[in-house]
Amino acid sequence: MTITITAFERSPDGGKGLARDTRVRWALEEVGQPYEVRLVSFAEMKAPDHLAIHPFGQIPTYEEGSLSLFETGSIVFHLAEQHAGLLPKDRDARARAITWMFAALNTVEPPILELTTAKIFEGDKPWSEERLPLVKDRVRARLDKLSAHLGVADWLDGAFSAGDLLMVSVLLRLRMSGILDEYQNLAAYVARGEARPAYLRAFAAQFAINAPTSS
Ligand SMILES: N[C@@H](CCC(=O)N[C@@H](CS)C(=O)NCC(=O)O)C(=O)O
Repeated sequence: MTITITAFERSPDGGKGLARDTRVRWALEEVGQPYEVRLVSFAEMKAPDHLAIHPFGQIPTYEEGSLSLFETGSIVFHLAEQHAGLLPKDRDARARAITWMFAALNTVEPPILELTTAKIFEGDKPWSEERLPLVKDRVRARLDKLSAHLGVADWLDGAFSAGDLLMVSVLLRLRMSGILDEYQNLAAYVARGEARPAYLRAFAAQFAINAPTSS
């Protein structure tokens, strides 16, 4: 059955791979499923046809036969449930890997998103300079603990899993801030994720659409 996902017609990040379709592409590549991409403009995302599959008018979405999904975590989880490669078979290890999926999206990503908001959308506010260090410290509070958990391991809990896929994707959003480089093991962890052939294919596919053109 054909799988179709949606992605930005042109991502605001200019091909850095930070838009969430990259996470879904990566999961699809990890499990070896071919997919098609429907590119949508900002106007199209807010129009009824798209709202019918994504109630909040965002990307990514996932369509497979009669099934349509939104929310990146749910899409990655669906793929991990349907195909081998992203979740361990052992019951307890599987539950722990799923826990890391939630931890990435619910515990680690929120302060990172707050940092993006503080910099990009609130950077011109008079209170911004005073607030920014507080937001950065909230990110560090999470990274301190994540770094301590990871230690010298390659992945968060044994073999690479959907938990790592989401955690690496979330941490990638920090690269520009320089904060990631304060944590040698986390920087190496992200680099390990980025070096996976499946990630490289996913990145290249979104880059082909979003790379800045000279014209
Ligand atoms: N919680 C959602 C967030 C989706 C989201 O924020 N998508 C962004 C792109 S990465 C988007 O569509 N932004 C445009 C908008 O919200 O209008 C998910 O994980 O899928």
